[in-house]
Amino acid sequence: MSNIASLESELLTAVSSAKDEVALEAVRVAALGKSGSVSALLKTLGAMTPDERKVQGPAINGLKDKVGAAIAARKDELAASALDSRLASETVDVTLPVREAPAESGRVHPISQVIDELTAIFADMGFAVAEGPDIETDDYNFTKLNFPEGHPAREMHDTFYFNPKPDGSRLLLRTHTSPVQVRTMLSQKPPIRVICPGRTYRSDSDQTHTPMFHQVEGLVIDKGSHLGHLKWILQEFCKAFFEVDNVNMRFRPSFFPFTEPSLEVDIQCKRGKDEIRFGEGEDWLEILGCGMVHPNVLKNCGLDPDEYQGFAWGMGIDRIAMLKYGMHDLRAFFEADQRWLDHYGFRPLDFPTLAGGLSS
Ligand code: 2NL
Repeated sequence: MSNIASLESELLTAVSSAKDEVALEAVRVAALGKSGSVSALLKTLGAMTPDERKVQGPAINGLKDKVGAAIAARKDELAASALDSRLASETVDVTLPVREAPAESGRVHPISQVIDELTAIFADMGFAVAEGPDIETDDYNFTKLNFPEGHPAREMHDTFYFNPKPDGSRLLLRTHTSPVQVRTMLSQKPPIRVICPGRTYRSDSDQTHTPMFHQVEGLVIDKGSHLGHLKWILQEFCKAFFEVDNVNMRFRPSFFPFTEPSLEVDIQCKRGKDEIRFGEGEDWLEILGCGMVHPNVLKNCGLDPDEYQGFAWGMGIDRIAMLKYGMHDLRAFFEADQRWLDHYGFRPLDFPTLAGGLSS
C-alpha cells in the first residue's frame, strides 16, 4: 500500500472513531494543521520533479479534500447525536402544576377586598372616594358635626385623646370617618358625592369590638337631594354587595347629632345554622345608620341650608365583611395570622368589578 493510501485509511479511521468534537478537533490538527501529517506531505511537492508532481499533486490534494470532508461529516454527526442525547435527557414535564409567581402568592385582606368591592359599587353610581387623616381635631370630629361642647353625645364615642396642647386643645383618633366629609364640604363646591372608607378608633374591646375598626360613610349634597334618593342608593348598594336580586329594607327612626331626621336601616334575612341569606326569610339585621344632613352641620361647613340639602350614611365595614364571607371572629381580622389570611384572603389579581363579579 502506498504512503498516501495508508495515511488515508489511518486518518479516516481516526475521524470515524473520534468520540466527541474535542477528539475530532485533535484529529484535524494532527492531519490538516500547520505541522500535520497531510500538510507535511503537501510540503514534499516542492522538491519533486514536474513528472512526479503531476501524479503526487492530485493524490495528496485528493487526500486533503477527502480527510477534510470526512471531518466535516463527522462533525455534523457528532452535533446531531449530542442534540439527540440532550433531547432525550432534558425533558419538560408539561403535566406538572404551574408554580405560583411570588406576586400572586400574597393574599388581599378581606377588609381591603370589601373596600375594593364597595368602592366599585359606589363608583358605578358616580361617587368619588375621599380620605383624610386618622388623627383629627376635636373641631372636625365633633364640633362641626353638631356635637355641642360638653354634650353627652361626645361620651357615646369612647374617644382616644392625645395629651392636651399648651392652648388646651386636644387632638384625637377619629371616632368615625365623618371628619373626612367635613373636610370635603369645606374644600369642594356642591354637588358632592363621596364615600369615605377608612380606619376609625374607639376605646372599646370585646368579642364584637376592636379599638381600631373600619367604617365607610357616604355623603351627597345638592339642591334637591332627598330621602328617596338615599333609599334607592342604599337598596342598590345592598343588592350589589350581597349579590342578590332583591332585598327588603326597613327604615327605623333613630338619633344622630349630625342628621335630622336620622334613621337606622335593617335588611331582611334568613339566619341558618352556619350562614345568613339575604333577599328571603323573616329576620331583620341592622346594617347601617343614615339621615338628612343636619342644617347646623351644613352651616358649620360653609353651606347655606336654604340652598343645599343632603344625606349621609355610615356603615361598619368589618361587620359586613364578616356577614358576606362567613367569618365569625372579628379579632382574627387584626391578628395577622398567615394561615387565616391564606384561608380567607383574596387573590391579588382578581379585582372586584360589577361586570366581572365582585367576589369571584
Ligand atoms: C352608623 C351611623 C352615620 C353619618 C353617619 C354623616 C356625616 C356628615 C354629616 C352627616 Cl359629615 N352625617 N354621617 C350619618 C348618619 C349615620 O353613621 O351607625 N355608623 C356605623
